[in-house]
Amino acid sequence: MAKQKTIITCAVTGAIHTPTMSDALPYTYDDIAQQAIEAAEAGASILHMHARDNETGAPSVDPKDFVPFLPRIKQATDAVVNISTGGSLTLSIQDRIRPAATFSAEMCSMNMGSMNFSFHPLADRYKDDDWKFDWEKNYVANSDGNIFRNTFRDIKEAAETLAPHNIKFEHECYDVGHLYNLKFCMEIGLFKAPIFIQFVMGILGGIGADLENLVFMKKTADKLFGDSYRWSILAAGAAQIPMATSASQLGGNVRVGLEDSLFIQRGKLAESNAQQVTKIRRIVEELGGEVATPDEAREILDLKGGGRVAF
Ligand code: KMH
Ligand code: ZN
Repeated sequence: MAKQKTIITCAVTGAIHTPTMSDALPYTYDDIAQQAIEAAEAGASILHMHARDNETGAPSVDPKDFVPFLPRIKQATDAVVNISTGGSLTLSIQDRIRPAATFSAEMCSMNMGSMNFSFHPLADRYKDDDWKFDWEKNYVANSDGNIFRNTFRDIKEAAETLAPHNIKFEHECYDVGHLYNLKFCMEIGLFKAPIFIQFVMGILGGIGADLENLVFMKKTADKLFGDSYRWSILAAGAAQIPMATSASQLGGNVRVGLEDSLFIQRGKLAESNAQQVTKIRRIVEELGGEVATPDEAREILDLKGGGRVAF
């Protein structure tokens, strides 16, 4: 069987990192649009999008903060736009799914379990005077109290609200148990095969980012879903590119982007999202793989098409 092409997703800004942590992290409407477009030009066929407040860079799930960049991305690229339903981690599922429903995206994230989700150790790296904006320090330091809530009831509500939009889900699984949650949700009819699973590794609160865990996640998914799933990996922090490289050799797809890691290599900040996309693309191609175009990604993942969105 021909080797499947590798889909590169780029997660452009997210809700973990804050403007103080890297000058490259885009948070204005213009910077988010420009970096997303450049990431697509570099080879990302899917753009996983969060919004931020244009002035302060605080994570936002207000649809008005998506309006200034979604149409620009659509006009400038053919990339699949995937809208986050993780949003800001402590908000209700109703608030978090509003952007994906409002814009009837081709794809959106679907987080498959509740968990501690913390990045509070990052706060220790900065002195009080370092923070660019007032909200940042508490946002980061207080994440040790975060429960990222994705109960079965929340998942059901998100799945049922979004079902009329024919959106393909990026099922974010942060640990092996989340794969079992996904299996259960399929058994009760919430999600239909073929599914797309994002193995999320290295978040404090989830499974660690190492090769043994990746193999364990993949073996478990093989056992539960057979050949009715596609998968990708996202590893947080400096493990991003090494784990993506390993996943690409195991037949997986890859996600990079400043949402998940600010680094281009251990200890060195990335200059942009496109720089990370360029790097993983080069690695995939040098190792004999091929990168999927947006239309190939649409075919592999059975998406509804870029013409059927509401932006
Ligand atoms: N930043 C990822 C670890 C979402 O947007 O739904 C989690 C994420 C969640 O991407
Ligand atoms: Zn996200």
